[in-house]
This record gives sequence, structure tokens and C-alpha cells, in this order.
Amino acid sequence: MLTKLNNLLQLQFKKNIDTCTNEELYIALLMLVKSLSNNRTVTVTKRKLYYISAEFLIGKLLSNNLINLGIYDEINDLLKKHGKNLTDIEEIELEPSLGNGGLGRLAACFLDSIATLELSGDGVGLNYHLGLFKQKFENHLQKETKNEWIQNPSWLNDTKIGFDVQFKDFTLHSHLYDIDVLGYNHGLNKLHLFDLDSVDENIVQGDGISFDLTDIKRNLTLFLYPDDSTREGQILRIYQQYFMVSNAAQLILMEEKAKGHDLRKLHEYVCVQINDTHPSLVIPELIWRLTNEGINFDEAVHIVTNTCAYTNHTILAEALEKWPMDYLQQVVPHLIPIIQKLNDIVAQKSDNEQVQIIDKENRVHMANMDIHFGYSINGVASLHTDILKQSELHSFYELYPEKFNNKTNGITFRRWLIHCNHELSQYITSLIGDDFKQDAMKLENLMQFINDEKVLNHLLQIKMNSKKDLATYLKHTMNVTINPDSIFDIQIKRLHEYKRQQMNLLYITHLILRIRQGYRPTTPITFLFGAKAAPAYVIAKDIIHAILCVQEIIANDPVLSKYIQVVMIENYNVTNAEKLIPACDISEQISLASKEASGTGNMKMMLNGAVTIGTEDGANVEIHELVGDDNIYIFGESSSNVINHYANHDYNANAYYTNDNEIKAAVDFINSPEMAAIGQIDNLNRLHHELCTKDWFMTLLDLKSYIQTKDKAFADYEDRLKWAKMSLTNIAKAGYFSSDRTISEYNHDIWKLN
Ligand code: Z16
Repeated sequence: MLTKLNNLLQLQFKKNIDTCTNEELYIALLMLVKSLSNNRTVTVTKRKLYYISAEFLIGKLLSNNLINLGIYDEINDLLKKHGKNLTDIEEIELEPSLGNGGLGRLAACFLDSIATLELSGDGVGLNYHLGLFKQKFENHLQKETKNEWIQNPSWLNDTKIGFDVQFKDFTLHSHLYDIDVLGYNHGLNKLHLFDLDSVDENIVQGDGISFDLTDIKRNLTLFLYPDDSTREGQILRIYQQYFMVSNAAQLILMEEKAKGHDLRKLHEYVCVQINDTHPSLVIPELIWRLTNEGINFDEAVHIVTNTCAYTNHTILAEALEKWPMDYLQQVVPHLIPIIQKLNDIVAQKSDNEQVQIIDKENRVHMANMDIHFGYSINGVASLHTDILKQSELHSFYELYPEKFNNKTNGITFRRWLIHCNHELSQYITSLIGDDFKQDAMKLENLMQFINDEKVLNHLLQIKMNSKKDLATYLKHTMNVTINPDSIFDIQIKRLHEYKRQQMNLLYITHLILRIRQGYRPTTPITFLFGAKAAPAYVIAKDIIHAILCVQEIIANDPVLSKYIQVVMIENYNVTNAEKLIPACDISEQISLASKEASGTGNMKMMLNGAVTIGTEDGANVEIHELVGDDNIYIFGESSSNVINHYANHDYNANAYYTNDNEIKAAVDFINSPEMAAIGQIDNLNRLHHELCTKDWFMTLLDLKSYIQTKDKAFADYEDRLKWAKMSLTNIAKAGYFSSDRTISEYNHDIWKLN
């Protein structure tokens, strides 16, 4: 390996491992990985999956690829011998910012498991030049700046392939870049990212994220999900979505023709997974292309219906896309007759308003089209799928009970244990061998050590080391100092009112008031937050503002800062998640029950030995079942009660606010004079008003039980051995959440690839 590396360094830079820089070494390692990937054969199965997704949040690839090639330790040792350090070299690589959060990260975990299970399945998406924005904090406010992540050289391989994509007013020619997806020990698939040569980063103003929304040729693959609060923003999204799926359809048909397959049997050879509704136009697009190939309409509909499967990731109405017909008319008029015919087929089948594709306001319901003209619909955790069947999509469930199925999400243990927590991974290996790397359920074998004090203490030591590593990292990257001897209470996820970061904040304001009355936490607590807010989501940004103001109040107060600290991580992403997750003591999963479809951060923190405080929502329900009542902190109203509150319109935030002095005091801290002295009074007033009048996601409903439960968790933390047992149990029971399990279920029930 040393020779190979030195040869590459010589060829590229006329240097060797002892004389080169970290930048040069990174490039040489990238080339080394690419050449080793070329030695693997692409996975082939009878049927091939195309996982179409607007997002792939893949994270940095160097370490992950070294692990999956089985050469991580060898390279690591080799570098050390020559005075180099893999961690420093990894810093050269920029994180591809091709996703918002859970949905995009799930797609990345799935690609890893699909390749590892030696299934033929490629990702298809877009190569956004500036991805999602980079978050900065200025005057305690989120500022969005452009994120230039594409380096040269990079993991993107130019395929020189491109297709014509026809829009109403012009045709664009795409340009395909591929990233190799290496499975663990074996397996090779592709992530296909379509791009457009005419896209022009210079149309972006300054270091921000504003640009001409109507200049499609220059902006199409510029950003992920540009602001869709305006008509222009929404139309740009339709352009992006159609560009993605037309390219996907053309790629699929090209590959099928090359294999000599009969397109009339497309469904026998191809499966398309539609990730949320963003790729839904692939259905009319494939029908259109098949009819252009001479297949009649009814047969094309039959073929496509047996090819496509849809995953629903949320019950929030805002994410179930409904495009006005005149927007589609403006972008893809050739699909409209097809959508109308599909609508007619549905109208013949049922007169139920709720299941029609085109509604009375002439909007096209993408999810409805997916369910009628796909053969599978799945939710992403068992509670979520039950809610889909019983309420959100009940009418569809009555029509097609056989199409509905659950696929509880999972995470790849390669990245979220082996890579991000070497020490824990090695210690587990020393205890139970390394079978768990192939079969995650083997982690259960750790339960034999539940009363072994030596093991329990060692686990506490590993957690302490990860907390110290995080402290070093935050010092280095953000210049903040945190105390590894404090409890690390962590909430990391997109900022959304239903996730209730504001409830966590109200616990903290409540605690401030208690400390000022003389209460003293036994062990200090560090509350860590990481979250980006959508640029147009006003209240979400107000919540960030309030967190940053409270952070400063505590930091400036000599008494408070002895006991508590708040740190909001700037620009939360995959890279810093890999540092935060191993260091977590308490994992905050406090969404309003019924609203978080699954969650996947909950699984990552559990796997790394954190104990969850959470509501009975999403996959928390399944974590609870696995670890039992004693190894998790569950609180709050049940999803069925919450659903009833919405149905009966009987939740009254103001009653909770006025009737309880503790709640009132915690809420009133938000726009108190000392907060106003640091922050913007308009923002703080707006958040305060929202909480005690509307509070759509029922923060105040659960605040009391949250406070009690959290106090209990902090008290329990004092019994270190008891805590270590909870931590061990969480690790041991996490095997179920391996995405290898999820993917084998997708394959068994939906894809049937081999
Ligand atoms: C997203 O990240 C999710 C749902 C959605 O409709 C859109 C986006 Cl961008 C998330 C869910 O909120 C989360 O509960 C789930 O774990 C994740 O998708 C993966 O299924």
C-alpha cells in the first residue's frame, strides 16, 4: 500500500509520503480509493433498483470508503508511522451538502446497505453546486451563506453522459456525474448526480444565497430546495424535480435497452423507489416515454404501476406536495394529458374526494398519484405506518390494503459506530468479537456484561473520552470551551416547531429561574443544540435567536455558568454529527407525538450509548419496546390523544400559560428585559406570543411532564453504575436499527431484486 501511495504522490506531485502536505496526501488517498474501487465488479442482480431522491446527505467519503475497502487500519497505521494523521487529512475534504436532514441522510445510509448486501441499486439525484446553505450566527441570528463544497479533484466522476430534457420553452442537456458507492467488504453501485453545464455560480449575490429565481438555465442545479415560499421558488422546484426524473427515466431506459431487455417487461427488471413526493413526476414521465416507444397507454400504465414504489416520510401537510395545474402547464405541458388520464382512471374507480389526483382547486396531489400508480406505499416506523393507515391515508388503505407496508428506518453502523466511534467499536470487538460488523443483532451478546463492573466502568471511560474529543473539536472549530465532566444533553436535528427545540429551551429557562432561587444541580449540565432553520421559516429562526440569547445570558452569569451551559453548534452537518453523537449522554427526542415519522438521530445516539428522553413518537416507540421502561425516559401525551386534540380543536395554549405559574415564568423569560438587552425584542415577542396563544405543536401541553422526567434523568445520572447499565443496554439493543435490516426488508417485501 505504501508503494501504491508513494507512486501516486510521485506521479502527481513529485513527492513522497514524508515530503508531501496533507492536501497532497488527501488527493493521493482519493486516487488510491478510486483505483481500488475500479477493481471491484459492479453488483448485478436480476432486477435493478433506482432510488430516486432529491437529497443524498452522504457526508465525507474518505474514511468511509477506506473502512468499506477494508484498509482503514492499514492506512491509519501507515500514516502514523510517517508522522501523518488521518483525522487531519480528513479535514481537507469538504462535506457534500446535498441534503437537509433525515430524509437525505437515510438515502445515504440505504446506499451503503444496498451495496453491502450486494444488491444492484443505484441512487439518482441532482448535483447541487452550492447544496444547502452554510449556517452562520451573527448578532444571535441565523445567517445563510453559500456553501461551496465541490473540490477538484473530488469523488465525482465525469461520465460524459447526458440527456435532453424537454421543458415548455426550452430543452436542456444534462451532464451526469457518478460517485462510486462501495459496500462493506464487497459490493459496488453508483450514485448518479445529474447536473447542467450552463449553471452559473456568479448569479449568486455576495456570499449569501439570493439569486434570480427565473433564470432556469443558470440556476437549475445551483441550490438544494431554494426558498419555496414564493411562486417563482415553487416553479423552480418543479423544474428541478422534472429535470431529475426525466434524466432518471432516460438513464433507466438507456440501461435497459443496453441489456437487451424488452421494455414491455420493464417491471420485471427495474424497480423505482420514490423518496417522498419530490420524484413523483417520474410516473407520468415513464408513461410518456413508454408510449413514445410504441407501447399503448393502458399497457404503459400497467408497466409503470408495477415498477414504482413510494415511501412517505411525513404526515405534515406542508410536505405532501400539491402543484397547481398552471405551474405544471408552464413547465411540463406534455405531461398534463397523461396526468389528466390518470385522474380519469381514478375518478372511475372512486368518487371519494380525498383520493382524487386533481382536486377541486385544480392542484395535482403527488402522493395520491404515487399510491394509485405505484405498487407499494410504506411508512418509515411502525407508529407512522399505523397513522397513515388509520388516519392520514385511510381512504387509500381501504382501496389498496395490500399496497401498504412498514419499513422502520435504520442507519449504517459503518459510519455511525465503526467510523465515528473507533474506541467503542474496538472495545465491543474485544468483548464479543467482530461478528456484529456483519450482523448487527449480535450486539445483544453485550447483555452478558450487564453486571460486570469492569465493563461498565470501561464504557463510562469511553464516553468520557468522546466527550473530551468533542470538547477539543469545539475549541478548535468554534472557540468554545465545554466541560467534559458535565452531563451532555444533546438535541441535533432540523429546526422545526414539531420537534420542539423550544420545549428544551423552556426547560432551560425554568432551570435558570430555579438556580436563581437557590437550587444547585449536582452535576453541571451542558445543553448542546445543532439545527438549521429553513431560510423562510420565521418562527424557527426566532427559536434559534432565543437559544443563542439564553446561551449568552448563562455564559455572562458567574453563578449560572457554574452549573449550566448552552452551546448551539454553528452549521450542524454530518461531519460534526460524527463528533457529537459519540459524546452524547442524553438524547433529546421530544417531538409532539404523531409528528416525527421516525427519526434516525435517535438510533445513532442509542447505538453510541446515550439514553433517550423522548415522547412515544416515531421510532422512539420501537426503541422503548426494545430497551424496556427502565432504559429510556418516556413522557408526554400519546399520539392518539394528540390526534384527538387536533380533531376536536380543544388544545388551548393560553390556558396552560395562565393557569400554571411555573410554565408562565419559563415562557415569560423569553421576552424578559434581560433577553431584550441581548437580542431583538420583535423576534422575542413574536416567539413569546406564538407560544402562549397558538402553540400549534403543543409545547405547553407536555412541558410539565418533560420537566419532571428530565429532572429524574439528571438525578439518575448520579448513580454512575446504574447509568452505565442503561447505556450498555441501549448499545446492545440497537442492532435492530441497522439499515442492513431495513434494506433486507425492502428487498424481501418490495424490490425483490434477486
Ligand atoms: C425529511 O427529512 C423527513 C421527512 C420529510 O417529509 C422531508 C424531509 Cl426533508 C424526515 C422525517 O421528518 C423523519 O422523521 C424521518 O426519520 C426521516 O425523514 C427519514 O425517514
